[in-house]
Amino acid sequence: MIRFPDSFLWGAATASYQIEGSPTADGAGASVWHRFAHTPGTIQRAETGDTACDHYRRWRDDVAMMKSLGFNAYRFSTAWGRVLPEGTGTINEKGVDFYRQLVDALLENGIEPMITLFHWDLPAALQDRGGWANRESADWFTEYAEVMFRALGDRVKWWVTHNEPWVVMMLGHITGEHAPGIRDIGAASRAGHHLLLGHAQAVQAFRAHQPAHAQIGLVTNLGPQQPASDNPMDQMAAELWHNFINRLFLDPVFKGSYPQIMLDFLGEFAPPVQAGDLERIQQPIDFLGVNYYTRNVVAYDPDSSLNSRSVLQEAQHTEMGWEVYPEGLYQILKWVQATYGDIPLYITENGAAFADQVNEQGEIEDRDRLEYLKSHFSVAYRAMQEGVPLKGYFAWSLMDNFEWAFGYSKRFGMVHVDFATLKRTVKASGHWYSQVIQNHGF
Ligand code: IFM
Repeated sequence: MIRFPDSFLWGAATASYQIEGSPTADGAGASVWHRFAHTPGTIQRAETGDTACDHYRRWRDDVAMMKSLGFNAYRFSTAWGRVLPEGTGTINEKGVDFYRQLVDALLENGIEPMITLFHWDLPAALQDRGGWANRESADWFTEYAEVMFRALGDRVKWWVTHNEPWVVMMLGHITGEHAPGIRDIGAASRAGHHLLLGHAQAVQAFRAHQPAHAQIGLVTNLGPQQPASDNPMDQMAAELWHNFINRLFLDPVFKGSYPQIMLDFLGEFAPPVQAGDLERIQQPIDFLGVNYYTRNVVAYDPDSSLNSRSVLQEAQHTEMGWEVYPEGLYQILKWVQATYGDIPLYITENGAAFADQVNEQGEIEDRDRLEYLKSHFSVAYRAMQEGVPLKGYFAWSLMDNFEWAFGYSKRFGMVHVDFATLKRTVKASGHWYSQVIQNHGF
């Protein structure tokens, strides 16, 4: 029997552009994702977030659905451009009101909101001013964060600055697969540094305004980067990936320095650190959010980028092509604790895309996802038994949604969404999860 503490937060996570739809309604300013998705050749089947799950109009039903599933928490992001259409300056009260109503409804239903301020939908107007590659972005973000703290700080206890800054840097600014579609290592490195600076300034602003019981943290995507063999070249390649994915953002936050191996690797493209930046970035945070999906087994390969390639394992893989490797969650939780100390942790995303189908009875028997969740809960529990301060779990995702460059082709939800009718149907995994919450375990 696995029994989690009664105080454990249980819920699911979503992000504004992935579920809301109506991206420019009620005075909202378009985001880089709105612009990117409307650029031909960027998204599978040319899909966009114009409708997504229509959560912007169906949020009341979605809150009721979460309540019926027994969630005591829900992690979602606020769209910067709904609140500040130009990214800075004039506040759009209708945008703020949307989130105010959502938060109130959640609280009325006993669901604690965890707000992520930046989950990738930067206002397009700010991209026109250079986006995250411009150092001023740290101030723009702080202004937006302060608006949100003022609007909702009296009732929201958990705040996250950024979701997965590594992905913004890598897919948004190196490979260009994500908005804003840039392919420039220099811009990527600047963006990464300014994301950290913005994070730190927002934390400082939070400390100045917030009630003592409220907490703020950062969410990063982490996963073991393991060498394909004990060949020193494979070991070196894995070490570089480990530093790139797991340490590049966390070392500055917890240790006040960038990993030397990354500075050496980036050379002339090293982050543009100015006097005082690293001290500021090392601002204490209250918790760390860990997004875990898979591991990466790495082999040296001089013909590939970062001199390495991923080695496919004989194992189950999800529709994303990601290996199902629960042990990696245990390893990464233990690694975070061993490396950065006893910072309270939340699993802020974890889940799997599978090709779910509605059967003749109108049910979705997503056995693979259910097993995925179960195996990950088991290792998370083991880590907790060994002293890892894990405080909550948010499945990715509440419902099937817009999976960025993959459009609607990858289904991560515990709730199925029929994108023709927008009908929601709880999958077998969602029913099972609800039982786990009710029983505090399984
Ligand atoms: O859908 C994304 C989410 O926006 C960020 N983390 C990973 C998920 C699955 O790819």
